[in-house]
Amino acid sequence: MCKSLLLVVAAWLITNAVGRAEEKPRPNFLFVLVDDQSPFDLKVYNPRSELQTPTLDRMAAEGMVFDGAYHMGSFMGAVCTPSRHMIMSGRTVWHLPISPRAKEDGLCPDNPEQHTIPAVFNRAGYDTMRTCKLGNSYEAANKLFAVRRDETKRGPTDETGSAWHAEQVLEYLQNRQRTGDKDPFLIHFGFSHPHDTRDGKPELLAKYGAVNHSDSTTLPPANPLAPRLPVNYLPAHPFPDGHPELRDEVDVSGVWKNRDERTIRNELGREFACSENIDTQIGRVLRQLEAMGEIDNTYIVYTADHGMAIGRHGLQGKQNLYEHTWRVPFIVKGPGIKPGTRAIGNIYLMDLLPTFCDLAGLRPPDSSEGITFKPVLAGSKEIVRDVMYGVYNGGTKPGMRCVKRGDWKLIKYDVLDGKVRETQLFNLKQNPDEFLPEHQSEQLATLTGVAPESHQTNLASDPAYAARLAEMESLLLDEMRRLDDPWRLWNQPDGGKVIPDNRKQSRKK
Ligand SMILES: [Ca+2]
Ligand SMILES: [Ca+2]
Repeated sequence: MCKSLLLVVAAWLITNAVGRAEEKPRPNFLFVLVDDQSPFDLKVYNPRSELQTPTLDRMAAEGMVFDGAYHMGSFMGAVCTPSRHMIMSGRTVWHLPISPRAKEDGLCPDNPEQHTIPAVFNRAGYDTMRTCKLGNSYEAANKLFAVRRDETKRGPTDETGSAWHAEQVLEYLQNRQRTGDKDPFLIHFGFSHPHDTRDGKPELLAKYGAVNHSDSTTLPPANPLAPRLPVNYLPAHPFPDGHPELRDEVDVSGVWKNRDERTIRNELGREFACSENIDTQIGRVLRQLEAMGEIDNTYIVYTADHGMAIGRHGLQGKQNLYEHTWRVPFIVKGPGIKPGTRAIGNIYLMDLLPTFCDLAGLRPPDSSEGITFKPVLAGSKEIVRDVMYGVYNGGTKPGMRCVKRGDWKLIKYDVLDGKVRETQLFNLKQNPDEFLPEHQSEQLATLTGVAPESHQTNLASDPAYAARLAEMESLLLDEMRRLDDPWRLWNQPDGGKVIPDNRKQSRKK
């Protein structure tokens, strides 16, 4: 009798334990998206950087840093807009509802917003919340977040700057705590900075030796506390990059067309002041999650919609395909991720949707073209794809393209009606800063404190790399075909043409 009672009790305990395991709470997501930040601003990517980000450093120490995270590119000057469409929809750059000819050519499903991050997670019973800047984004998706607190906040105070975005998230979390809401959440914690105008808080500007410079007729003061020039700084890009009078290259307040040392160091100081403030604001939200006991079941992702030049290669904006701009910072912390790890990943921002789905045990929508990088987070895979493709053609056509495989990267420029046809081939392992022949100058080495070695240059015209160049050219064409890129470059079949017919054929297959 006693024995059978014990058996019954044991069976009950086992059943209940299994039941509990099945009811393991689904993970939360805190997705932090900053506006315009080069990975090389951050110490985790560039030990030489003066920018202090204790919160991100800690996230990196407790989580995983990605060295190969990219946005796929843009067909318009406002690079933010396609980037944010890709994040929300998991779709490739030529398959977005706003991509040129995508709708006419049947390259985008109807009602694509119904297959975006907020739509998918709402349907799965998640509580979704969003704060971010307004504009240059994916409005049809943004408005699907159950709670939405969007404003553009680029001022120098807590009320007008990044603290405002943090306040929205803190209030949301405090309300969750008050009401005892146990549903899993997905929070899109976006910032309006460090996008220009980079009006920093006074104490942080002082720390980084910068001023909110607004007079285009003078230069900002020289200040030894200002960040050093970037190692790949140039006073001008070696050739026109094909988007005449582009706002970000000629009309950003504080920089305009200037590329002198004082202007660039001051603007970097402003970028750093804004970025440290963002770091502080993220820290406040993480402490709140910790206090609520929710941090251990929350995936926290930190990234930017794209990188930024600010003096690197003589450029100012986000409309180029050098690593400082094509790549994005990407740090993830969460359950099951081994602390202090790094991976290349070869991920795009569009992989976020399928990855969030994978981590939450959801099936990604059929319209998602991204690849889950959960295996990378779990440490069982180093990369999710071999070849990376990038485009900028918001200016003259066909524009810029790039492709990367392993250590090798090709960038091509076919702009200004054929007046500029340039090819760059880099070995990123040997030349991670993509030094050009123009960087091989004593005068520049004195300015930046770094003298590139002779092999750290554009290798495209070096006969020793002719086979490698041909291989990369062929890879680029393959990627352009695969991704329905509507253009061809001068040295490709059908060079310089739009080829919508090819796209229709490839779609019908
Ligand atoms: Ca942006
Ligand atoms: Ca709820």
